[in-house]
Amino acid sequence: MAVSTQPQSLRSVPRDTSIEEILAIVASDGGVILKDFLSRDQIDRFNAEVESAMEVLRPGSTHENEMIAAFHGSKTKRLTNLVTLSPTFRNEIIDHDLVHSLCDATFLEESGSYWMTTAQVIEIGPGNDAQILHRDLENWYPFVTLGKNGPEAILNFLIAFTDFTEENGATRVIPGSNHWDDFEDRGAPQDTIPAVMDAGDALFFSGKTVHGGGANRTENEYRRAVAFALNPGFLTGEEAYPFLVDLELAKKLSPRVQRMLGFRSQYPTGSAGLWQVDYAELGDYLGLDG
Ligand SMILES: O=C(O)CCC(=O)C(=O)O
Ligand SMILES: [Fe+2]
Repeated sequence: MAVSTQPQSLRSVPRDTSIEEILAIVASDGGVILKDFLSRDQIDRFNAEVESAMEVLRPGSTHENEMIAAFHGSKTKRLTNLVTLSPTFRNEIIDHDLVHSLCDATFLEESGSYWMTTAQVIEIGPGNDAQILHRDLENWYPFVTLGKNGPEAILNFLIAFTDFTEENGATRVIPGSNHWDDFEDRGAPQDTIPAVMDAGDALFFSGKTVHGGGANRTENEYRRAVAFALNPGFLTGEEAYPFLVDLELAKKLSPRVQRMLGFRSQYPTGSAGLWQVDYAELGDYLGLDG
C-alpha cells in the first residue's frame, strides 16, 4: 500500500530543466509537470488541425467489453492517427527534442530503441465519470509482476490542450505509487491529486505510476489532452501506425520519427534487430533514404 512518505503534490519544472533533474523527479514522484512544453501557437495550430475530425467524432467507446468501454469514457472523445491529421503533431510534437532526450536517457541503455505506442486526443466532456485508476504498463502484463524494479515499459507525455482544472477532469495521479511493492494495487481515489495545468503544459510520467482521467463536473467545459506515449522496441504498441500512415507521407518525416512510427527497424539491447525485412533494415527496404 501507499508509503507514508508519499509526496502530496506534483512538482512543476520549466521546460529547460536538465534531463537529469526531470528524470530524478520522475524516479522519485512518478511524474512531473513540464511547464510550457508546447507554445500557445502550437496548441492553437494543433487544435485547428484536428477540429473537423473532433466534430464528427461521437463521444463514447466502440468497444464491446463493458470494462474497456467504461475505461474509454462514455462522454469522452478519443481521436487517433494524429500523425496523418496534424502537421503540427508529425513535424513538431513527435519530433520534440525534449521528448527524444528524455526517451534516449530512459530507454537506450536499459532497453534499446523506442517507438510510439499511441498518440491520441482525449477530450473529457461534461458529466464524464472519473476513469478507473490504472498504471499504463498494465497493457504489457508481465511488467505488473516485474513491478517497481522492472524496466520502464512506457513513458507518457500527457499534454494539456485546454487548461486542466480539478473540476473539468484534470488527470488524477498518485505520486509515489511507482514505488509500491504490489503493482496489482491500484490505490484509491482519495489518494489521488489532480494535475492542474495550463494549456501547453505536459504531465510526464512513468508507466509505473497510478493515474486516471478525472471526473468532469462542469456544465459545459471540455478538457482536451493528447496522450503521447512511447515504449521500448521489443513491446507491441497500442496503435499499428505503419498501416495508418501513408508511406509517401512517412518518407517526408525525420529519421527518428520514422523509427518511432515503425517505418524503421527496432534495435533492443542485446538483439541483432527486430522488425526487419530479410534480416536487414526496414527503412532500406522502404527506400526511406532515397
Ligand atoms: O485522460 C486522462 O487524463 C488520462 C487517460 C489515461 O490515463 C489513459 O487513457 O490511459
Ligand atoms: Fe493511462
